Amino acid sequence: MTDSPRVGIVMGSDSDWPVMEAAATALGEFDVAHEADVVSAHRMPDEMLAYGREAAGRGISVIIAGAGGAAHLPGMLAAVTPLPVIGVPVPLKHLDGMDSLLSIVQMPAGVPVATVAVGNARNAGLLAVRILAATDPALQQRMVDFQAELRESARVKGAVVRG
Ligand code: RP5
Repeated sequence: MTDSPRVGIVMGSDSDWPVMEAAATALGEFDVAHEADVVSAHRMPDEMLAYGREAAGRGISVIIAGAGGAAHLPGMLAAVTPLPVIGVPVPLKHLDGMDSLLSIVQMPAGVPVATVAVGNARNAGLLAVRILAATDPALQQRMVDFQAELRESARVKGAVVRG
């Protein structure tokens, strides 16, 4: 994509990418320019803080942050950026992602992270589109069209069930 990114996708490890890629796919479906990078809260704390502090100034409007286990990345980014942060709990081998979910969703009042379901990076991408669409009528119309397609697809599946 040649446009400057409006959404920043970050994750704690490259091992999160197979889950996080769905956010990039959703943004691509709406032609929303985005970037993706590894910015580990625990292994790269200085880079993580710099990313959060500089994102708004670089033209990023929404940050999608995914991490697994002791998943502090979304919350720490939310602490240092004024941008909306969407957290994606990445499921690891143990605990089925419950650890990631609770680490991300249980933020103290004043520091919000909009948390999607465990592993549901696609919804994070779609939520970022909706946030941008609130001030972008053309993008909002594309979301309305997308919702109509969802409805139609559910109707078709319903017809198969009904026979
Ligand atoms: C977290 O530790 C990352 O977000 C990842 O989900 C998890 C495991 O990382 P690796 O050991 O695979 O690099 O910080």
